[in-house]
Amino acid sequence: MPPFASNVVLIAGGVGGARMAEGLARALPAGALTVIANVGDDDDFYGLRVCPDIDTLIYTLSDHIDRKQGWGVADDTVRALDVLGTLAAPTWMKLGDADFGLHIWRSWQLAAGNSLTKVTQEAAMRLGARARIVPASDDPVRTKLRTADGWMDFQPWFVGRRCEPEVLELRYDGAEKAKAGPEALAAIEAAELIVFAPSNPLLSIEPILAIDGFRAIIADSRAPKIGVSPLIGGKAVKGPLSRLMAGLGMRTSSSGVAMRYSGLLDGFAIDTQDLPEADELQGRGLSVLPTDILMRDPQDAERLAAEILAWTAVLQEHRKQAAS
Ligand code: FO1
Repeated sequence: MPPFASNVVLIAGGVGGARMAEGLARALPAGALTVIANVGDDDDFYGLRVCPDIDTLIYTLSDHIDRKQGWGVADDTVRALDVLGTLAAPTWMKLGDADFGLHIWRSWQLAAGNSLTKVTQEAAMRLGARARIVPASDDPVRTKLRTADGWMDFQPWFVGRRCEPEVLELRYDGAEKAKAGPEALAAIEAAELIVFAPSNPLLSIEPILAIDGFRAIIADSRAPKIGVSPLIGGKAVKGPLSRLMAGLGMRTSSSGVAMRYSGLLDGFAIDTQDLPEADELQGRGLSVLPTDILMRDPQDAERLAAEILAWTAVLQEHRKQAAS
């Protein structure tokens, strides 16, 4: 078992983040993994707080996830949503009946004065998630996208408009004023390894890094920091990343993603298909792990996690030898 196996932090959002979390949770001893979740996708529906990235993590890590969709609860029904439709409420966000239960409970707990950190940890524990899940912040941070139709909230763009309106600009409302979540901070301080999940850097990771002081806290950590590319051959496994990056004038490559984390990473795991990018990444001072980064199922995710852990142990050993 690698030396840092007791305090591993994963910075994550979306389906790619949850898959990596599942792999690490399977590859590490119980209690070793803390996942810091993006809150930039959160929104309110019918007066209820919905936290899609937190919930995708909870459901994935507790085996309740609808694996085909990558989000929501397996075999969920939509009777509540049908009633809402009959009542002429908007129903473009497919909230299932079981999923509604979590949103009702969370909104009730938040209204009673509990923090999002406390509520999330309790939900994860009670629903049986096999890792600690903590929000990046207890304060609201909301990803907004400027399109030809003006500024849009994240879920109306992502789900309501199926990512169709081209994105001209992005901002993370509230991030500058938001404080890093107390458990997120404590986890980074204690981290022996920090992994950046193969999540969308612009929509999942940067809303976290934009939170006041977050980037600096990670940069100051002495733990090895490893990124996993969300792109294979310039294409995202799921979601709108390559179109978004191209539209904002970025290179749609693993190196383009690594550049977003400039100054934060020691190493980057890329797909073997992207081996030609290794030289450029190494030129930027990063160690490179070329491997099969596609997580088709939980076994695949565990295999990738184990490879990353073993590789980081070797990197650490080299670091130590170089310093002595
Ligand atoms: N994604 C969709 O594409 N369509 C939906 O109707 C939808 C509903 C939904 C409800 C709860 C939830 O936790 C997630 C949901 N998602 C849906 C996924 C969600 O929009 C994305 O996973 C993230 O926000 C992007 O990372």
